[in-house]
Amino acid sequence: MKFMATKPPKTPASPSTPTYKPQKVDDGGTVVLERLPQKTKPPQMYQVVVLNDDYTPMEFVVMVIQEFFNKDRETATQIMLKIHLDGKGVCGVFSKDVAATKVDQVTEAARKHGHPLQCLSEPLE
Ligand code: TYC
Repeated sequence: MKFMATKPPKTPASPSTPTYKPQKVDDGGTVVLERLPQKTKPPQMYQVVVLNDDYTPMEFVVMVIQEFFNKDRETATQIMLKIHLDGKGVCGVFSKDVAATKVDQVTEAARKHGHPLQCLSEPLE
């Protein structure tokens, strides 16, 4: 024998569902719905920054930026040169977890090849 639910399951309101103030009815019987501000904030984003040093070869930095930040060779070269000239440069902007993973991947690749390249993530805004 099959049993059927009598009511559909309750779906929790999604974070993007707008909320409204309790309804007011004016004298003419018109219902006015006033939208409340969104309660959910967008997630904090993090920029992954690579630092310059005197020892890591330019070619290695270009390769790292291509590989871990999905940049084409030309863009990776421009970012590497910016880091070389300014001391640091942003390679990408990610959620907290993804940014931490990028930092680990870059640091691990650099250590594996014996380079002192440094990479960090910092919150945006
Ligand atoms: N300054 C390095 C050199 O002249 C090149 C370099 C660029 C190193 C960017 C690190 O993040 C870096 N070999």
